[in-house]
Amino acid sequence: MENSNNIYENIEDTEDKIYYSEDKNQNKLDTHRTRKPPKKSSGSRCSRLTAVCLVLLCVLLLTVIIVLWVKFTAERDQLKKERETLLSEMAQGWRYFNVSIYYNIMDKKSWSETRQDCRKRGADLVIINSREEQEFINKTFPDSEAWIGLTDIDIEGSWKWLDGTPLSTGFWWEGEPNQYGGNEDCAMTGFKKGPKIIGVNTWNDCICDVPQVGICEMILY
Ligand SMILES: [Ca+2]
Ligand SMILES: [Ca+2]
Repeated sequence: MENSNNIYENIEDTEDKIYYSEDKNQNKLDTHRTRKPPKKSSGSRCSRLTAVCLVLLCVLLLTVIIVLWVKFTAERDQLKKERETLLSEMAQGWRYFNVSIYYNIMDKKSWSETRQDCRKRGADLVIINSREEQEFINKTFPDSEAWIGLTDIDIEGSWKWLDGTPLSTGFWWEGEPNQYGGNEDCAMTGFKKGPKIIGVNTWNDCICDVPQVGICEMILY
């Protein structure tokens, strides 16, 4: 009988322990739940992401604007400088046509010396690429024969411009080039057999050492 009572007491103790343990675990769980930070909503996260993206976009746009502004300013300053140079050169006797300016060297010198004078001015003897350019030369510098940047000094009869390009269209006076005397290797423009230039064909081949004025060309672009 005494054993039976002990058994009942043990069962009651065990039940109490189980209940106590469950309460304890529940308390831990509750405590844990109360300490856990509140869940953030997906809407809040999305707003923050949008804000970050907007800031990055603004920074990117600002950078692009700054780069474009610096580039624009540099190009504007360069154009201003070129314009001032052009105006200054024109004031000193240069004439403008298409993308070049031209200058008439008035000292009479050999073809090579005249070329050197052009190069000292940042130019070279003129290269004539079109009928319009030849007409401009005839009209602008009508008073005298003048050296141009054309020679056949390397191979007789093979005329080349100073930039190495072979002559395709020439504006030779009738009967020229005639290699008169056997050593006419430099070309001049403005050749005429009367008081005025008639027509566009005014070139003549001449001895390179004969003193002549010359026409320089400075290509601007
Ligand atoms: Ca010749
Ligand atoms: Ca000739």
